[in-house]
Amino acid sequence: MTLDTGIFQQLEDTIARVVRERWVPAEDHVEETGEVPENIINEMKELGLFGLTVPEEYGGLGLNTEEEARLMFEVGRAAPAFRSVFGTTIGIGSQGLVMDGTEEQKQKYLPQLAAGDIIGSFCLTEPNAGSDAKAVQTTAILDGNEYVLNGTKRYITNAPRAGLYTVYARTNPNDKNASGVSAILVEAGTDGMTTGKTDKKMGQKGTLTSDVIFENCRVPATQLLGHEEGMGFKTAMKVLDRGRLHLAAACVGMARRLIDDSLAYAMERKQFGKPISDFQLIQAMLADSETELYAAQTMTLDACRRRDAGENTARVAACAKYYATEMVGRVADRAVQIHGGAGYIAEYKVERFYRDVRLFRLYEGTSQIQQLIIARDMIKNAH
Ligand code: COS
Repeated sequence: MTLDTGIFQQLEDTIARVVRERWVPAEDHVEETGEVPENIINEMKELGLFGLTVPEEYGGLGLNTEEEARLMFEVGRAAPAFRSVFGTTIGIGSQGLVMDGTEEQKQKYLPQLAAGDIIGSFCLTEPNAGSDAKAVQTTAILDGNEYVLNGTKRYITNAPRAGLYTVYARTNPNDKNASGVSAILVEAGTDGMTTGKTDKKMGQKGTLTSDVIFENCRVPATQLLGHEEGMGFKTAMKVLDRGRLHLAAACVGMARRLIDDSLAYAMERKQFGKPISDFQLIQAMLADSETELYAAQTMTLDACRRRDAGENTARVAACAKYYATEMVGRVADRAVQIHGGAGYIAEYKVERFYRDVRLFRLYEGTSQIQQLIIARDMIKNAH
């Protein structure tokens, strides 16, 4: 723990209450308008949610991975759009800077990110580089004391509202390997940088993604993360190792919500003269979901604790992300089943969450990429 236990407990309780009393009642509004209300975003800032993982010396709370996960267990109980507002800023959009930025870069951007004055965004994926992340084609070529960026980034979370983009681009176009990729910090509004139209998605209304397009976009050479070329791919991988634990925890939260809603419905809904929760086939679904949630929660916490203890957690983070995201898919499917016909009707929200959780198995590495990371590590370490 990095925070005093009592203070952390207070924060956890406050977030749980805000989720319950403020975010959940606003879910329909977000679904209808595609926007998280401004007053809720302001409350997020006041609560310090944008600075949870930013070190204290830069204005954040400096939470360790376990603490972050425990808070995401609460945050995950509301529609994913709420977490997404600050999720990239405390996760993949800031952690490259925290891990590998120079002191000057940290001082310039981290306090603004922690305060929620600017939103951080992580620009890795491209039209031709998704699972094969080192295939990025966006270039950042040094010209005098500036980098000139050209290329397109795709499906970038929070791109339409971000203030700072960590852009993974090829600084050495002759090097097609990971060593040719660097991370460049680009501020919103820089000439030559635009965002595309906001993507229409299967679910997760209110989470914003779009292209980020660079056309001869010039940034000072000092914007190279860590002032070192060729380190971008490794930074991205380290960032994703932590990001995957954050997502695993969010899935645990969403599963908790779905199970709680399913249990409440099953205890109230009567068929054959009694609540459907009295029927063993319904009980089996509830029990399977509860068991899988417990497994995912335990796995996520264990992986977080190992990371906080300094272990290399690429494999266990992949295990947690893989298991938790698949788990919440199964839980959402059972939640629809337990709700019966109501599970297909929008006002019960279950069908919405069923669509929302589908994304977790895709981004920050598909389930298949997690399997690949796990198996490759097993083979590498076999004697
Ligand atoms: N931490 C630190 N360094 C890492 C790392 C990690 N977790 N994973 C890989 N690296 C390093 C490797 O050690 C290697 O360094 P050296 O060249 O010095 O040996 C370098 O990065 C390249 O690694 P590797 O050869 O394993 O890369 P591959 O292209 O074979 O595969 C995968 C890497 C598939 C794991 C990677 O591309 C990946 O995670 N893809 C999914 C990307 C993703 O999540 N996309 C979603 C976008 S964000 S929403």
